Amino acid sequence: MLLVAGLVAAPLAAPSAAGKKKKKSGPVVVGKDAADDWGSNVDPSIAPAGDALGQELVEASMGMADAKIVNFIIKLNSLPPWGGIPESSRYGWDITVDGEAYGISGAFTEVVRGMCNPLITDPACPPNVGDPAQLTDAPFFIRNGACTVGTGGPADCNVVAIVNAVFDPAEATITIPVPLEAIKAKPGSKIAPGTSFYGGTIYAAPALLVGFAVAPFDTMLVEKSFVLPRGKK
Ligand SMILES: [Ca+2]
Ligand SMILES: [Ca+2]
Repeated sequence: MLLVAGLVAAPLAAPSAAGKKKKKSGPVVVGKDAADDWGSNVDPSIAPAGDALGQELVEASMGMADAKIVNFIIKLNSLPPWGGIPESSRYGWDITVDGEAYGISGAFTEVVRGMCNPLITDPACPPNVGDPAQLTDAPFFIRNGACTVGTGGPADCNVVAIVNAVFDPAEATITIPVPLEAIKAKPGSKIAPGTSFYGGTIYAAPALLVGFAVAPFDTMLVEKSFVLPRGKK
């Protein structure tokens, strides 16, 4: 009888252990986009060019890098073999954190953007955008204030952090590590999709043409919010 009880108990114990493991999963997908719609805002037949530029958005996901950093992961249909073309493509992801709007945008390199530009410079020109060396290493600007859609002028658009992303050509992903401190997020905070000035939540567009709606680009709608996990670090 004892032996039988042991045999019955064993299969019962297994599922709960597996369940615990599942919770520790990686990034969650928060948005998807067609793999052939880059440039369709201008001309649907030019979509293949979006692949070569690394601007064909296909998926977005989010996950914790560690207890203090949340990763924003943009997946493209493809990236150039070395990651990106300097100064060519810019990526943006608009969010709200517990209702407060933030914009994340950057590129493989952003040397031009490190120069005087009142839209991205806090508080005004001359620039105060951190270490110039950072601008050649996949910099992404995290901004808060009136640089986001639906708010006032650019005067209150503040850079709260510049982080260095990772372009992975093999996976065709761009991983942007955002410190929770920079976006005033804490365990339990809700990171919801915002609206970019291209429409959608995420955009991939020619860097030098940002702001011109006639340029070909791609946008992706994020439909899910990401709630920062509670629990022990
Ligand atoms: Ca797309
Ligand atoms: Ca799209």
